[in-house]
Amino acid sequence: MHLIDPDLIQEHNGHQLQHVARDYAHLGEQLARRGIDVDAVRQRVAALGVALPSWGVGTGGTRFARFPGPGEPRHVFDKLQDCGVIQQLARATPTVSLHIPWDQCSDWSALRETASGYGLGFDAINSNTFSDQRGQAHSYKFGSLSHSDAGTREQAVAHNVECIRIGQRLGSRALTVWVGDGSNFPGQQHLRRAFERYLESARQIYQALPDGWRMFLEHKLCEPAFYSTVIQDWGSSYLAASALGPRAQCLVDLGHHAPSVNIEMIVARLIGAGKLAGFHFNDSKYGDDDLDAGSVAPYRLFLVFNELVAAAHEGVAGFAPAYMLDQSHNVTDPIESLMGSAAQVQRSYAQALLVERDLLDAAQDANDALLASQTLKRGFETDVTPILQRLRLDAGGAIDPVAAYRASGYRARVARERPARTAGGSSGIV
Ligand code: LRH
Ligand code: MN
Ligand code: MN
Repeated sequence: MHLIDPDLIQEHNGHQLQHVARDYAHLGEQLARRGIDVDAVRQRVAALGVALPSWGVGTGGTRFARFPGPGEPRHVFDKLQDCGVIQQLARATPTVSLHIPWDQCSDWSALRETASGYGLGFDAINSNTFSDQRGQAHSYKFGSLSHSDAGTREQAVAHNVECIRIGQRLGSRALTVWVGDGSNFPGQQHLRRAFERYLESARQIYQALPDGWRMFLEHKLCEPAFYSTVIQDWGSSYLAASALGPRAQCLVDLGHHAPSVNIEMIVARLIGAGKLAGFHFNDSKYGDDDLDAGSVAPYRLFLVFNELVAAAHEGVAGFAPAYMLDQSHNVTDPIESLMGSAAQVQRSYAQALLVERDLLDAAQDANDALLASQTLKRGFETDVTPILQRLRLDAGGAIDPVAAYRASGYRARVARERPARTAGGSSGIV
């Protein structure tokens, strides 16, 4: 089902076809000089899919205010429709990652069918025990899976199991668990016991995993707890994933670390240990800013992909990370931001594929720091735009997705169908 008129896309592409062909040929020539086949790179990038966060298509917000845009999705079907537009134009996001209970639905089979009509499937399903649901018996104010009260822990476990059941009906193959559990005061919580309680609860969820499913543990330094967090870094995440078993792995959200932490090192360690679940891509300057992927530190994103490409190149066993975006869009049209971020992820991947691995290995072995750094950077410094344009074009998408989207008038159209939402006091995405 076409959400954007294919004729409009074709007409839009028509103006740029010749430029793309020439730019692609020129890049192919440059890469051939380095012994790289541009078509092979394009095919590998085309095979990379990055999941859209269902919560990302609504305007985000901060602790201070939320400024809703026109045509905000009213419910999960609207969210899927917006994801369908993103996929139709940018061709990089074939799946959606749902968040329960933010995504409410009385007929999951109908949702699955609607998604497939847009050419979309479902990636990992996210549970939510960091906020209370209407009518629930126990509050998560003082934690969920690690709560001091057994009844609250049970409720949080049951919610996660319910998420797995929903995910099964949608075709998901993984559950992402992020808990906001922690404390705001030294002494508020027994640090060791809280972690042990988390483990005990997580074990029950792990035991409910269907065949072929994985459990992704997402760590985060702080927020909402600002003194201590139960799964605060990859160390705790790794300990928990190891204690649970081989199907539990560590998910890296790029915004969940201290500002100067070397994230690509963490990625390398997790790959080495067979514990890399995948990513929530976004960018940040200070904390969990949830800015658009690669908008602040594109080199860092490239360095992460360099680790991933190296692992694939070296044939690391069991290496199968899941790629998802996790962003909050406060000042842009979320559809535009998500299309741009998906392309940025593709760009970083393409650049990392251009790194001449043999030269890099040789420079590293010879301790030639300068040559090693230059070899690595050559990939990052190559403008791979023609590759991204060509693969969108080949897949029936738009050479310039944002321009085509603006020309389509989609936002104005849905703004007429979807009543305006009033500005809120906080990030209430629900
Ligand atoms: C926590 C987080 C986690 C949640 C999402 C909404 O900061 O990154 O992935 O599920 O934000
Ligand atoms: Mn996240
Ligand atoms: Mn986050």
